[in-house]
Amino acid sequence: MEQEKRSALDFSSDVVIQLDHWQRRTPLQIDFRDSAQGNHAQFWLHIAQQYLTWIVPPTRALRWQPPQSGSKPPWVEWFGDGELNVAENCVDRHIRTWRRNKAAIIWESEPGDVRVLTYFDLYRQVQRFANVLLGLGVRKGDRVTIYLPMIPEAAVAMLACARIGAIHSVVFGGFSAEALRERINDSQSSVLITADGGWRRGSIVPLKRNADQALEQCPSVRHVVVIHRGVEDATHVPMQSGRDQWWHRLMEEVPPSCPPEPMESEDPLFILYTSGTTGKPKGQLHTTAGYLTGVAATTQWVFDLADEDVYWCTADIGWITGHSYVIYGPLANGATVFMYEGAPDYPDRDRWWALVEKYGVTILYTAPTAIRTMMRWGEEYVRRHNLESLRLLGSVGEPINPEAWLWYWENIGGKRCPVVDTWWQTETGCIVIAPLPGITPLKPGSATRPLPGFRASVLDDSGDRVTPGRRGYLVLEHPWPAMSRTIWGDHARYVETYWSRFPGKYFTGDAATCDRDGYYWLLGRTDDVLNVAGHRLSTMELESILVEHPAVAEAAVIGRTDAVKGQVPVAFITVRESFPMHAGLADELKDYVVERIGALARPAEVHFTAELPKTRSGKIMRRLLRDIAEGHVLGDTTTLADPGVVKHLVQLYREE
Ligand code: 7RM
Repeated sequence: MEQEKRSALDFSSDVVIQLDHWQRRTPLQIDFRDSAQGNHAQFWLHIAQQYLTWIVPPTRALRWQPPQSGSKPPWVEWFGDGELNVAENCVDRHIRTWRRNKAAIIWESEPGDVRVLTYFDLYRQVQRFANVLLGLGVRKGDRVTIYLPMIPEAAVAMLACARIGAIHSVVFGGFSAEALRERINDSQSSVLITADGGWRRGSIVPLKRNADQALEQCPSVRHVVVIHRGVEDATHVPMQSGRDQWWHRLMEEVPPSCPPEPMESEDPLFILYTSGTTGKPKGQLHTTAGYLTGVAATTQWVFDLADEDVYWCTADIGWITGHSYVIYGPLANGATVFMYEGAPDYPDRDRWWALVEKYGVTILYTAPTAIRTMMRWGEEYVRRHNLESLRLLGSVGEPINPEAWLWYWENIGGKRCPVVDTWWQTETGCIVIAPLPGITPLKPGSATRPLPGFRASVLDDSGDRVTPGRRGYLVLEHPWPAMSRTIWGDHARYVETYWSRFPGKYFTGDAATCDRDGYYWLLGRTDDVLNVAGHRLSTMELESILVEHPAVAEAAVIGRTDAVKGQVPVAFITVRESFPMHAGLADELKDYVVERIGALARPAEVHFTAELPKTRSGKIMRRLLRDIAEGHVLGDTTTLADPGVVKHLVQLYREE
């Protein structure tokens, strides 16, 4: 693997931050002997027994065969003889304790409405909505798509699915009608849950309207449940009779109690779509016991989440971070979760800090792109508010550069709060590499070490471990409970993507180095996956959308480094000869991508070129386009079919 030029992600492994006065509130009940002796399966069985409430406690830890091409699921089994219910673990067991009247969710909408749901409130609502789903004919194993803003009903809907054994598929509310349609059709959902709209920067996101558009071609959907936010006058939301029903009406009509369905450990819990290297998003399938064990334990280990905390993870429930660390992990721990619907700069750029002060948030978990945005806005917005309640800060989604780490640590955490940089993926289900605050000394820019129960390595092309400090591929050495079990409907792709590059080991797709202290420094993706503001986008997905536009003959999309978003998409386009070129075409193509995926995918730049650089076998050399867009010295061009193309492109790029 080529040795990377160090850039904004430069690290200095000599800076070590140890907070001598910082104390954990929750004890770490980890049997380090099991985990250290490599008895990881037994270790996880103990964790599963300790953290979860079981209907039938498991006695078996792990059965597995590394998947090979042609193998089918189930190929791995964690806690195989156990039975449990996720909703019971996140709700029911707490109402049998003093937490009955504790706030489970404190929510504020963008316009400023406040709602508090206690664990008992959640218990009531989840049961009612579970009965609504049953009434709509949803049964164990059926798929339900959830397309909602960040409102408490999102949690209720997810937990209600879990209660009856339905598989939820949450689609990010910022996704377009078309992206929603693709995900509904792939999962073959029979029910869609949405809202009339959501608030974003003072405007309405027309979710129901998008849903109606998507549903024009979603034959599997029989029922649509619509939450009435009142963002539009109810009479303006067209309700299709026989298909669409209001959430509040349905909730009144059903009986109040619904016992949790006993689920086997390996029964599916949810599907979540994530971008891969091809055009089609991959539905990662997570299962019941392993997933919940992973998220419940890591929430406590990494965030030190205690009963008195007010915990705020800013992720949307449309992403894995929202699933694992807004809903399942914190609620399994009986925590108080703060949820905010809107934008960080509405009505002003201090909204987040106003919220931290108002609710006394103690733990804040967010993404480097947000931190860099706040950095750019300047400290005056932060200083308007008293942030003394904070005691721990987290980061996720992309590498956090030391500069942003230190800004977060100083300006938000007042140098009192450990910053936990957490590396993980949709596929891993839970955090894998992160510090144990109060124990692991921190190095700004490093996610530190793998958590107990995980073993990582950095390998070279031939699968050998690289020497410390060298760049290579990050792999995980053995299976773990929360890992994704398959790609919905495409197990062969799952095996090929994750388990074939280094047979028997999990291939993360990330590059990393490991320093002499065993600290991991993540260096970004090694494949054609972009990370835009912590969101995964596939270059192929963008390209296949662009070539559907009548003007486009060929498209190549690459990620260019961006100071705030980490990366942004840049598109190189060749236009069909028959197409009359016009001045607005670049913007038209940008809008076209937004329409088809959503605003987060908007290309930052569109460049028109007569030809794209290709190898003699016809492969587009994206690496060269990347170098051009980054203004780097061009790498190896000897495999180019026509070197003139690149010269031309470099010139074009400079001129624009
Ligand atoms: C949780 C999440 C996964 C990809 C992953 C990495 C990158 C995530 C970090 C990170 C460096 C981190 N799931 N990534 N966290 N890189 N340091 N702390 O983001 O499926 O959406 O993305 O994100 O490249 O492979 S995800």
